[in-house]
Amino acid sequence: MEKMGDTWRGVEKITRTALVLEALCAAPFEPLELVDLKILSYKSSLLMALASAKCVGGLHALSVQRSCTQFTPGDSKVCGTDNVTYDTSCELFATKCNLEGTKRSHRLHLDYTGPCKFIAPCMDAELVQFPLRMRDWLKNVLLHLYEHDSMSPGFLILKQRIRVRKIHESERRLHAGDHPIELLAQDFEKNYNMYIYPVHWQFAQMDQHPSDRFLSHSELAPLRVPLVPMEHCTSRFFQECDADKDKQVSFREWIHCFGIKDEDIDVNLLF
Ligand SMILES: [Ca+2]
Repeated sequence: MEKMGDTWRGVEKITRTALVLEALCAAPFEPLELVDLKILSYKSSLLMALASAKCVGGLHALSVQRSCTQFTPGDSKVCGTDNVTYDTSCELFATKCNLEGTKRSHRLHLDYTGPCKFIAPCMDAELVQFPLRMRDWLKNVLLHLYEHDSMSPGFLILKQRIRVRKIHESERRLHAGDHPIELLAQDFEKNYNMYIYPVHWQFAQMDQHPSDRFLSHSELAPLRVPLVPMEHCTSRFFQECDADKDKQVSFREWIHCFGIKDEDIDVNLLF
């Protein structure tokens, strides 16, 4: 959960172009005559992208890795959707920018953090269980933020607090834990109302670049990327959420993916 929080803070950072420019003027880029060609090409690609306003989605996605905005060397390998391991997410997005306009560029996204590895195929029976766990997890993330917020305010806005307080104060709620699937399914039936806001909340957190009620691949990245290596059904789940296969997950598609009923879809809950 801490990791997810960091990711979101990172997303805010990338919107500050000044930060990127500042980082480009510091180590490992300068002095240029001493750096190797690879580092120099990262810098050129990024400057080109910034100057031409191309690759905006890619630049947004760069923020998935904080190390990338800071350009520090380290163990930050990532796996692309082309199943190639890149040394850093910067290298992946620089590659994507360089291929701009080609099919390969279009298909290349950050798949997950860490070097590429074998990810077992997700079976139908497992896929059914995925939203149950994810829904429970979303609710727990919010409860966790609520508890932090009670100690030091700033994690939630007032409207969010009011919503989460209702869940927190309920005596019937299922407390965080490693619960069997049957119990999660039972709780969803019994405490269905508690899951409506967390599902809306997660959508609103991601739908910001732009805020158009559709989630693009790069908008989903902050949630997807850390999950893929831990939950092997992540990719298949998000692919199947996109029911009409337009490469975006619409608000309605997202809500349906989590078993929330049509009558409970509420755009006023997107905060
Ligand atoms: Ca969007």
